Amino acid sequence: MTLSKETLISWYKKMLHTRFFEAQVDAFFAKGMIHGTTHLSIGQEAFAIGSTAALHADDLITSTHRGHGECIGKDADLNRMMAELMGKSNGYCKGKGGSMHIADLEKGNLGANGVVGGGFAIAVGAALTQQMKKTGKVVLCFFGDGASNEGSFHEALNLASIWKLPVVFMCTNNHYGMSMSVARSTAVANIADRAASYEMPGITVDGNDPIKVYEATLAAVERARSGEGPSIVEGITYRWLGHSKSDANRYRTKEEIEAWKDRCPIKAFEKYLIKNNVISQQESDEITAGAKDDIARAVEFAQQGSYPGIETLEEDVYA
Ligand SMILES: Cc1ncc(C[n+]2csc(CCOP(=O)(O)OP(=O)(O)O)c2C)c(N)n1
Repeated sequence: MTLSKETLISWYKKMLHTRFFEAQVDAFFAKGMIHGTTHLSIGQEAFAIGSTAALHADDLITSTHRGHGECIGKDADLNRMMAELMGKSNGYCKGKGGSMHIADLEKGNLGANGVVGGGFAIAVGAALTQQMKKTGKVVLCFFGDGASNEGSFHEALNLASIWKLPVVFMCTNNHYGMSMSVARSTAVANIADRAASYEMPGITVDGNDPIKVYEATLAAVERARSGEGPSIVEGITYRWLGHSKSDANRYRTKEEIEAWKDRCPIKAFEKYLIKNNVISQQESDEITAGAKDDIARAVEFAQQGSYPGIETLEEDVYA
């Protein structure tokens, strides 16, 4: 598959944006400048960016509690993302949602979701809408290995299969659901093996390689778009940091974490781009510096925003 230089560079930039956005968020949490909690996806960038690259601009996604990369993959505005995490009224949810509630309907992002497995029914419903209205749009439904043990996963896959809905189930397999390893919690070796129960294709790929992720997702997206129905695409990857801000990390070894850090998806992709003469080391350094600047601008934008006033407490809240 030939991918243009521009395409590959745009992926590299989005992976860097995700990494630097989250590193900044982590630093702000440490300083007490962001409240609540957040779930960082450092180490998982290739799966989020490679997969969303297979979509058209008006296709749809549902995201998870660890969804910053998926938002960035779907072209979210970094400024509004940062403002949202900092609780400012110029953020995506006017500062009232935080990390787990970023949605961007204009860009086709139906929303991150703090409920594990909460995206399945939304994605299937959205896919049914696309089928009934014949829009030709496809939905990518992101979820974790842990979420595949939720009842909603099985209901959604069954319905999507019998109705041949244009949805692709995207499993970010980072090996753990909080402190529970996938090996201890899950009866099958790969989450994609579960596709067989629902008569759909299931493929497991190296989730740290954006090109492999892109190719697998594109095949599944094309299948969905042509009316042949859903698939599972599973990416094997790893989250470097704790589950959330309150994770003491006692369930895995330092050696395991270090071994995955050695497989950094961003470093590996940089190496690939330089080796294949897509960019030089100098260009890579410039792209990296540019991505850092973009995050600095997002911080500036967020800092200029105001906190929502108490009089807005009941606005935009549905019950
Ligand atoms: C319905 C529900 N059950 C439990 C939780 C608490 N919880 C938050 S994240 C998480 C683990 C999810 O693991 P996985 O789906 O593998 O995603 P990951 O965190 O690895 O990205 C749990 C149990 C929740 N938010 N919602």
